[in-house]
Amino acid sequence: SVLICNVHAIKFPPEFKFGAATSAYQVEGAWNVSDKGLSIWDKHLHSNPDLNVDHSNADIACDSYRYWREDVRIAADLGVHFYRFSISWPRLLPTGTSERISEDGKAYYNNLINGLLEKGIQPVVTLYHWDLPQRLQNLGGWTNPLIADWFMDYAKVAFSLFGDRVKTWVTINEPIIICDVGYNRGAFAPGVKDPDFGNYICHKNILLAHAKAWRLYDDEYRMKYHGKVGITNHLYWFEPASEEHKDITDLVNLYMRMGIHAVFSKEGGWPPKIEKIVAENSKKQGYSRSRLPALSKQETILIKGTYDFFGLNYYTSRRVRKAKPDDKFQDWPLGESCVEIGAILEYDTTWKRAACSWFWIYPEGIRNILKSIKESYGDIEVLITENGVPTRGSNLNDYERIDYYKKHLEQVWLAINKDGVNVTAYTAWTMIDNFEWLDGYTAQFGLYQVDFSSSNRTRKPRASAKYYADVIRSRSYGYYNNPQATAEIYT
Ligand code: GBH
Repeated sequence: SVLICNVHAIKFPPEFKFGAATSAYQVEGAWNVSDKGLSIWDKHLHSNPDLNVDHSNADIACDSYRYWREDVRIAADLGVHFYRFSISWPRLLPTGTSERISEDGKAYYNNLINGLLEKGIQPVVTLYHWDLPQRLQNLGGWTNPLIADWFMDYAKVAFSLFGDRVKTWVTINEPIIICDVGYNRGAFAPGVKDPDFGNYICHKNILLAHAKAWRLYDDEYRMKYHGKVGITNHLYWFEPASEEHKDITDLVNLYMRMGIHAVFSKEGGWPPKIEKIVAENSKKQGYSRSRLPALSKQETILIKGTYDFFGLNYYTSRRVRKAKPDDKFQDWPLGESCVEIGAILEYDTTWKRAACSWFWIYPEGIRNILKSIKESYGDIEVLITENGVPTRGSNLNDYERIDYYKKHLEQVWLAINKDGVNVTAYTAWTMIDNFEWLDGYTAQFGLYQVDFSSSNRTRKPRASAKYYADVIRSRSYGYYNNPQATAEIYT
């Protein structure tokens, strides 16, 4: 429409794909409909109703289980090339294990996939976006090594039911958050608080689960379905607070990428520097062996190279400095420190803060990360699987969201065109307002507003939805530096 007349110079490549994303627990609701099994998030928030700021949960959320046709219509109205959603493991496999497939679960995802394809929208499907079957958690969840096989069995069900139509699979969304926030700090489900071991044991099992699922696809489905399987990683861009903090910044970076290193680096395994630090710290604490479980030669080989693309979720950045003796450590990454490395994570005073406590806006961060992915792991395909910003108050005139998208898309464009990074897709988080974990319904990320007080969860496009539709149609982010001009175009 109006905006893009003088911007032919900044077009994204013709094959570049734009999409929008959600996840099962955050939108579906219908937590106990039909034979769906309980997930760790159902359990976590039912047992701790005061955990998140508005004492809410996602029992109903956007009720996408009932209103998925609305979601398909919205995706079509936006003109996205793909819609990234996740399968709820306990909805498809009520017991978590694969001896019984839910007919209703299967029908739900078939409807959604077919509905999208009828509109020419590709489904991009995440197998695990944090809603583990509670039964498996009772058996240790991501700390039980058997989970790698349980996950592979689940993946097999999903690949065989939907692989004829789903060509892009994300195995696991953000291992670092699952492990660090779920098993270290215990703020997220399953609420295990074991800062010494939780993150590491979970990490190892996640990597094995991912690798087995990727290899299964590679062996049994690739020839038939010609799809791609990757893993999605959450990354902060880290900057040294000053020159003297450069080394520690590199370490924090490596620490956040320890799982990524195992999959994407040439040598595989844990980053040696991180292995060394954890081993030394463990010894000082009196442990008889490192708290970081070793990856055997066999495991290292099993995990290494198990990707067809790198999925990147980028939101925000941090400045890193060495901790001083009197610094208080909070758990990382939420509390803004990294205990194992002895680093404090801060922000630049020039960065603007968004509606979540952890969120400072730094668009150059996404370009820097994209460049660093290429530098570290070579010329691999990168799909940006999430990027977006929260606003507070359910305002339809979300010009600050347009500004965020515009500035980040510009940096993505630069990464492609100036740095030669092989980025092939961009995904807006999120398509519709949904349940934002511990922020409940108080922080909205949606291109569409959802009225959570209406029984049919009415969805309405925000200004940013119109902007994003224009971006997709024109394959260009346009010039929106002037909020007044933006308002005139999108009101
Ligand atoms: C992504 O995680 C998720 O994939 C997605 O589901 C989520 O909705 C989106 O980001 C926006 O948050 O302060 O204790 O509430 C990004 C990583 C993990 C960063 C949770 C912020 C806040 C935890 N996020 N963390 S808390």
